[in-house]
Amino acid sequence: MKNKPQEEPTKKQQQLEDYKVNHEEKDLTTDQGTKVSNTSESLKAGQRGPTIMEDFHFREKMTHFDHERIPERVVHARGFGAHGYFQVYEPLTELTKAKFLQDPNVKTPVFVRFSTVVGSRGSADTVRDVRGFATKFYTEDGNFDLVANNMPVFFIQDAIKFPDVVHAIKPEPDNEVPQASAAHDTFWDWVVNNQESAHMIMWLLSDRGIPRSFRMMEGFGVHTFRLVNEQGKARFVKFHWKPKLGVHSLTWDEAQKIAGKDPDFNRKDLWDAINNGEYPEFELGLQIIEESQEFDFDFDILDSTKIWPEEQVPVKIVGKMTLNRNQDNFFAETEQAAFHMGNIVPGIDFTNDPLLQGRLFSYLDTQLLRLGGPNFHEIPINRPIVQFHNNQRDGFHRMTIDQGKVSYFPNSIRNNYPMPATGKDGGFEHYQEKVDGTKIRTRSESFNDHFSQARLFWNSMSAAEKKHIIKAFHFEVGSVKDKTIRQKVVDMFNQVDHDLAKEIAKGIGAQPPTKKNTTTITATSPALSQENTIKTPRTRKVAVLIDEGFNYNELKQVKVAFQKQGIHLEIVSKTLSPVNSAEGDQVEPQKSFANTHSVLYDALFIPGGQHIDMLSGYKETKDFINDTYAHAKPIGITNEALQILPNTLVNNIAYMNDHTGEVYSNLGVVTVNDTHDLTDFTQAFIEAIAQHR
Ligand code: HDD
Repeated sequence: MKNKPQEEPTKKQQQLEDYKVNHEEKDLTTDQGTKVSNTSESLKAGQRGPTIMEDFHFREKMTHFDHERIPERVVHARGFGAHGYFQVYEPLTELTKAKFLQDPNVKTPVFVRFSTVVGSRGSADTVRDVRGFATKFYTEDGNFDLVANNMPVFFIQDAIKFPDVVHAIKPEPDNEVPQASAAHDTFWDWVVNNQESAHMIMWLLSDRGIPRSFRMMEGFGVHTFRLVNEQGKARFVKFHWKPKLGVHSLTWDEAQKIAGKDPDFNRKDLWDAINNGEYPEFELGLQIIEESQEFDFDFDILDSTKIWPEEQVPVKIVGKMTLNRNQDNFFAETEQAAFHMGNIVPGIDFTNDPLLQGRLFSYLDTQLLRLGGPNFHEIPINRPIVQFHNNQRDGFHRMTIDQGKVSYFPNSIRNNYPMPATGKDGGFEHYQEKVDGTKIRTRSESFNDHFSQARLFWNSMSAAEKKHIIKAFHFEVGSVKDKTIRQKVVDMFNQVDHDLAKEIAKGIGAQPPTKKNTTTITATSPALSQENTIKTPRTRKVAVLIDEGFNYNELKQVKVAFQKQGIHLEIVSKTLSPVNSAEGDQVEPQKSFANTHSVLYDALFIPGGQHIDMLSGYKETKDFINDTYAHAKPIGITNEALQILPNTLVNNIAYMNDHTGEVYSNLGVVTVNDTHDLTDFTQAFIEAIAQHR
């Protein structure tokens, strides 16, 4: 499908237009613009002779190809981006002087890159991992990058440990196994030797580690930043993205199967949603702590392994980001996008969080390598929408043609221009925090509690979420070969929760912990559970199984009702050949059993009709029903199609409602018999779809 933006292009999108090239109906040329007469035969000495050096076209074509790849990101290698804009709901003048947070009428262009962390560029989308959520705001004050994740805490407290944790979680160096997975010895060896990771591990092994969609995840800036207003008053802040579609996840079995059936599941989902005009929306939230309250909490606000519980420090919703345009070219935009924590604008500032401080070094450094030199800010996707002026010059791939003799400051030849601006004139002035201390390589004692918030997270989970976490431990730690490491994991998580540790032990052949955890923390934070999230059927995808003789009228009724709710139907049949309904209407399936699977949908619908005689004979039909049911996703079945259920997992619930014509809905299975008016049925089915599971 073509990229069809329906809204006015933003300033950044307009800027990118200047770099776009359309090759339609154009003659083929060399990079020098010379037309080429043959690009499929090399120049040879005789028809069966050797290729000759003179073949400049061959050499140029081949050399360019040989140099096509750039190093993939050392972490977050696999990602996918989209364009959009951000608008603030009301002026935030009291909090910050950042220009893009002042005027609700201003649409600030953004580019967002979602990613997984551990896998290589070609790895599957649905692996268990942290998701990156990096946003570049192209503001009138220059670029501001909010380089966030879908989890609010991190593995470590000090950036100097980042190479260690990444080495441990990446494939093991002797055989480069496993790909895109934390389920191996080196990672868990690292975990038990770094107990500060306990809280992050709880997040990673929860449903947050396998999001249903990039459109259905939260984003967290993780660190404590500062907001500074025009008067110079500063406050501590944490940034949040809240998805308008709520926070939803896959099940582990789905995630694993999707990784094989459709490794591009998440990127396709984002691409399709934007192309369908269903623009993903995320609200920006701020948690604010006054400077005077810095020490009022039982955690250190500079510690990146801690959240500020939302019930304690409410999230103020201040604006919305809309992603409304797909990229034109993956490499030029997503791959070359260079995020950097140091891309900051007046009104926002850093704190002394030692993880944040280290990140300020790493991002610029990594771009220099990845993008081959100091001019990567000139690559179209990275350019600010305001012109940059300074005395930085030359280097690989310089695009700007700087005019004049002067490239130094101060100077008299050009009256000191380009001239530093005062704070009043928009120059960035670092917040004047008083710093005073001895040079020392230790960690603050206030960073020492590694388990209270991990426990808060555990306490806040629903029964189903807790079950998923335990199962995730069984998979992840069960994949560890070294028994002593497995035992140490049990002992470590006993400090989070005794019952959790006992359950972990059961599944991994370890001894249950002998000592009971003596913690008295019983607090919960309802905001942490996905059960309390927004539930809507919008943009969900439902498979419809049909074969010759299906009831077209029923399909039509469901389709109309679903379209009103923004639910998509995809017709699936044994093959892609057109299928005749009982009424004689023909429908062309979009997918056949050969190229799709139940894990790629949010729900399943089988309309009535005589097609059921054929459908029930296929193994794939039963697989579809059984898998959908096992994954606790809604199944809608009408009339004759009910006959198929006795041979499936659904059999063991009382689904039949043979005489009354009333809708039966239980455990996400919605059925109706003896009626062709599906109004009540569709309503119950839509409600079940909104519930997600
Ligand atoms: Fe990082 C990439 C997020 C800690 C060093 N990081 C990267 C990306 C995201 C994050 C979303 C992908 C950006 C893109 O799409 O291009 N990183 C985080 C978060 C962290 C974090 C939320 C903790 C709060 N990162 C972190 C530390 C270091 C790095 C502690 C090193 C000191 N991160 C990098 C990097 C990457 C990167 C090596 C690899 C590619 C890149 O920067 O552009 O510099």
